[in-house]
Amino acid sequence: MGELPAAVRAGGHSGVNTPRLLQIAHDDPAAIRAELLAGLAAPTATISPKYLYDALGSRLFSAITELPEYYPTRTEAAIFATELPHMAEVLGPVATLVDLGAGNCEKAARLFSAFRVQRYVAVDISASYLRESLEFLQQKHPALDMLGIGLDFSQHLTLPAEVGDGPRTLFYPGSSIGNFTPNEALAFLRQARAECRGGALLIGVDLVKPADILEAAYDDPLGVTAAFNRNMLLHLNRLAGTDFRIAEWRHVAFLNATESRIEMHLEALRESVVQWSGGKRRFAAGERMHTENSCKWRVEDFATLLERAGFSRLRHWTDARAWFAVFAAFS
Ligand code: AVJ
Repeated sequence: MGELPAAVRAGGHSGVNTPRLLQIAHDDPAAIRAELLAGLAAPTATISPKYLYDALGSRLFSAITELPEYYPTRTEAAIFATELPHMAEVLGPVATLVDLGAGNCEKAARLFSAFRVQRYVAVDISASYLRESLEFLQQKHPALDMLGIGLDFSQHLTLPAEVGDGPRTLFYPGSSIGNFTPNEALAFLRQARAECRGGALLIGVDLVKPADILEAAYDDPLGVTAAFNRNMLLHLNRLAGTDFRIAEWRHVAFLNATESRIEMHLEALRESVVQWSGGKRRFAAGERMHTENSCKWRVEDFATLLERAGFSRLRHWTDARAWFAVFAAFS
């Protein structure tokens, strides 16, 4: 990815700090289109889960976190609520907190006072999406130094110099690490370790559990996850100029026990041909397009992964059912 930082000052309120915003150039529309069409043309059509998150997709994900069956968000929140003082003791005062995939910045904001954060760096795919969240947060934390960075770190994590010198605590909650296969996760964690600069990582990880619980969390009876998955086709139609008809595709989610992951797919209900300018792809009835992996870890295996990535002094906290874990590790 090209790095063309263009710092923009957000509209200010005098007397308090103002969040700064920085957008690291995203891929241009032609490159995105080429990537998507290559994925569509592959023997098993595959689209990166990052394309689940257009404006509607982000709202649907937010709705998923409210579902009774989707346990990760509230289980992780409960671990933080219970263990925050212990985490603060382990991590010590955090000069710089870097929030990877910050979104509305709510999860990180709950850490500010316990961790005595001085500088908050929110990273998400689009800086413009961070503006509102950061301006809102700045009112509540006028003394906090805030920086919003628009950066797609799904392929590679390199933070810009504006993050500043000195050790950083990288915060990667929500089990977003689950979107990576174990090999990809290892590569990502190695980059994360380098970006810690002697600091630490605080990361949420969804754990292995019975198939019925996992499958209900990714195929809820209300159909919100189905809408979230199927909405990707609307996003593709806009980004790649395809002509998917949503009604012809159904949501499929299942546990792949061999790979220890939930897989989401979109399955063609009948034979169909998807067209775009310059190409087309035929799907047989029942043929699937792979849209997401959500890997589930055992505590011991994730600890080993962190160590292989070069982290040490590992700690972890979990809930009473051991459904989710939060790890702290030093770089
Ligand atoms: C945002 C990647 C953590 O894998 O649980 C939720 C996304 N997909 N329901 C997850 C998701 C279907 C979520 N992550």
